[in-house]
Amino acid sequence: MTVDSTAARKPRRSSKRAGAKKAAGEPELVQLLTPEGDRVEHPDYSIDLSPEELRGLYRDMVLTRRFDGEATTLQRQGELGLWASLLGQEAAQIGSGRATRDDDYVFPTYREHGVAWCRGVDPTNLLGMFRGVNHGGWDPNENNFHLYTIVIGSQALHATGYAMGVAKDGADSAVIAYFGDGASSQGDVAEAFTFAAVYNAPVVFFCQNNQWAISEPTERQTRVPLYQRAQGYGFPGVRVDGNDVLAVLAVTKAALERARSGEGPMLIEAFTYRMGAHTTSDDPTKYRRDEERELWEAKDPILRLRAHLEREGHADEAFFTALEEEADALAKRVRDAVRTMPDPDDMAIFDNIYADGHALVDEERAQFAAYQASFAEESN
Ligand SMILES: Cc1ncc(C[n+]2csc(CCOP(=O)(O)OP(=O)(O)O)c2C)c(N)n1
Ligand SMILES: [Mg+2]
Repeated sequence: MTVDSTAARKPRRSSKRAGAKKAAGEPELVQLLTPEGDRVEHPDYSIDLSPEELRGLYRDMVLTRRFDGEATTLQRQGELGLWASLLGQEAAQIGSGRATRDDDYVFPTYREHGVAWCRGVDPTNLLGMFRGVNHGGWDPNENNFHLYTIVIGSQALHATGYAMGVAKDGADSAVIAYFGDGASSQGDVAEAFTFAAVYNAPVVFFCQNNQWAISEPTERQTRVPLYQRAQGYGFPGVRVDGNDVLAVLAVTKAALERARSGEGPMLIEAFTYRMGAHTTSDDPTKYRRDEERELWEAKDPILRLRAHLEREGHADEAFFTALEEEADALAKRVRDAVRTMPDPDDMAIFDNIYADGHALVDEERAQFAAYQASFAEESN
């Protein structure tokens, strides 16, 4: 699941290191691919990918966007109860997901469909919970990809605890915790930062700042750029262009490598934008202006890599056509899988609560069974 031939150098400890893009009054931002698709250099992070690897990242992003769009449509058709789209965040997720090694461990929120793809989780498995037929849908230990977490910020603590365990085991792997700009206001995230710093835990905090927490803009979460918060806890923070898959890959690889080599946590703020609604239950036209979205459409993560591939002659028309066909096939597979998902056993809701059972759960199970049985009696 890793793209190997990156030459990401270790960041220096000071959070001021990523200074190349700093204009007066502007926060620092690591960028290796401009919105127009031009390669640029950065003093602290570099990357050298083959045309095949670049096409691979492009393919990941296109297939992820297609899968995500199909899930949104399935929700509109009544096949899913809810969907949280990642539209616009493909580079942040594919870049960071491809930076992880098989033995690293990932703690996602509920929107990390691109990271799941990189970890090898079958996209159809992501949909069961959103259809309401299971509580997860995949075995976290199979791909070292934890179940989706809806309780905002809680996974930052789980990740930190896990990372402390990894360090105690003396294992050579790292942990990455995903969360959003809104989650950065949660106590759980602050506590996770403190524990990670003090215990020097091998964890990377990956914040996708998509500018919104449902209808709350980032200005209501913080007075400083989020990456600068790390400094107060005693570990480095960096802001990366979250719509630049190359920069995200290089920065995340460096942060994971740093964690693996015992240098402790790091905060990455991937500066991006949620182009869609928060979820299918949300209507962003109620709280944000179309002009804002249009501004970000010009920074689309997929279009900029396509522009680069075409300009450098790294991909021809046949590649793009074949990829379109592959995306169509994936979309069909997803549709078929969702429509044929079996309904769960009603009583399964009581399973897996306690490892060894519990009297209260037993009581509730019996009550619910009696309630269900009452319908059978009524219809007789
Ligand atoms: C502890 C907790 N509080 C509130 C919510 C309701 N809630 C769901 S998503 C969300 C916003 C999260 O925003 P952000 O962290 O920026 O992530 P994004 O959805 O933008 O990816 C909130 C408040 C929740 N799920 N959990
Ligand atoms: Mg957000």
